[in-house]
Amino acid sequence: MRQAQVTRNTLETQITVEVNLDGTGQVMLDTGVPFLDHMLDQIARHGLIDLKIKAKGDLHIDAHHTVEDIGITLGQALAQAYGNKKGLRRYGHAYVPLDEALSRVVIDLSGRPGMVYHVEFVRARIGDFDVDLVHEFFQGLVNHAMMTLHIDNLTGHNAHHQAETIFKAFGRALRMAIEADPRAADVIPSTKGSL
Ligand SMILES: [Mn+2]
Repeated sequence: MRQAQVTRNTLETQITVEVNLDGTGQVMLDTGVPFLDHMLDQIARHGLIDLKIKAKGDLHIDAHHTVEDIGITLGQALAQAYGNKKGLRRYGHAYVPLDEALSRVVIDLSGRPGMVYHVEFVRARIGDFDVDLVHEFFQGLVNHAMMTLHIDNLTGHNAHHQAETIFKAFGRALRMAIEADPRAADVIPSTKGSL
């Protein structure tokens, strides 16, 4: 069963994440940050993973701690759920458009945290959501999922569309990377023998 549940409590946030990598895209999201819920829904739907996230954060300050810590906790849950990565494809990539916007996301479940992020949002805010938090979310996730992640927003004139293509492409790329490779069922996909 490729499932995990992680609870992470600090003075700033209290977060529980449940993930099922072999799900169907079902979600129960209650983060207190509606735009983030909308984006997490994209990861689940396009990643075909079930995702339950409950977060209580210091939103009276702003959404920064909550969004970053959800990234961290989701990263921990993903790492636990995919385990030693035996039999997985390891690499995943996706291009996703939404009208005028287009993003490319490439994942390597390398065991090493690293992110290359080329995104210039056309606006600083989507509603009251600070677009800088997209970077904070993925940096937190990458650090704890121990993956290499390249995110490129290639074009877009609407910040909501830009963000949505990034999260959808991340879901699609993740789906590919965590998918079982039937030709290599008992193989850890590295010449090192571990990832
Ligand atoms: Mn939308």
